Amino acid sequence: MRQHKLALCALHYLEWVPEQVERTIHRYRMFTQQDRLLVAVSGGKDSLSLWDILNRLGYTADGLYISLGIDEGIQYSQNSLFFAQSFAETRHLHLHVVDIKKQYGETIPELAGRTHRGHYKPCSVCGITKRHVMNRVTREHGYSVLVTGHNLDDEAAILFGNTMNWISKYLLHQAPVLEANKPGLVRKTKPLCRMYEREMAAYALLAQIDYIQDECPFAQGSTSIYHKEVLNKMETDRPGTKLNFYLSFLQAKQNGLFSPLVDDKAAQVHACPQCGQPTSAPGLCVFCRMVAGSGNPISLHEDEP
Ligand code: Q46
Ligand code: ZN
Repeated sequence: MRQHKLALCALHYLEWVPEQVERTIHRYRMFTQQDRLLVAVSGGKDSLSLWDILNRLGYTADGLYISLGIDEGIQYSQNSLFFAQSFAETRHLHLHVVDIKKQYGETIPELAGRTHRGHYKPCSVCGITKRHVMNRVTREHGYSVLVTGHNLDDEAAILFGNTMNWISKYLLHQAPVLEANKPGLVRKTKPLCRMYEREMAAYALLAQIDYIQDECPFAQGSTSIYHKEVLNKMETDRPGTKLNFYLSFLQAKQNGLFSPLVDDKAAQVHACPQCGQPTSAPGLCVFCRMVAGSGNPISLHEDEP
């Protein structure tokens, strides 16, 4: 780890990573051993490694896999479900599986086909759907905290994109912990937010975690991947760049840099009459409107809390 000026053997590396994650959990007061955690798993290295680490650290953590129905070509969803289920079975862990097509009638690509006449990639539909399902399952099953596997590279790329465009409302909401500060909203945490993607790949390899190596086909050519490449170049020349970028942002936030910004949506939030989740949209939430009216074009404008 050039940024830490540290090199470890395999044995010590497998101890070092969980120690770092435990420190992050404590530093940001994410949760305690008394919490019931739900880990969102995609079948990829970060989320499966996180689930493995939480169990090694003695936390009570079940998994949630959301089957998106992205199965043309490389059968991404089917393959990633296989890795998530194999991981859970071999370790005797409980995995909730939500199949979007079975539950809501259409796959993500089908839902996206009705969006803006199909001109857009499915990622906005996918993001809304995943946020909705994660929040719903966490609430319905009484978990106290939702845990996601976003690593430092993800967080730095999101921050970079939001900074390039000065999207203040997103900057305001980017944090290792998102509090359940609206009725119906669950607490969300990111215990890998200080871990490099490369470090998590090494952990998965050494811990012998089998995971899906393919990216979602819709991720190709995305702006966030481009931002990751830019940040990787900077990191190669100046080790620690990503960590410094992210931690300086968190420090600036703590120092009140963003406090003049007001969460203007917070005051207008109400419970969706159909699903009960908080929404700032008038009437039904954007998710309920999206899955309703099969065959009709969908227009996505609002940002849900
Ligand atoms: S899964 Fe969904 Fe990602 Fe695929 S469709 Fe886009 S958002 S790229 S994390
Ligand atoms: Zn709703």
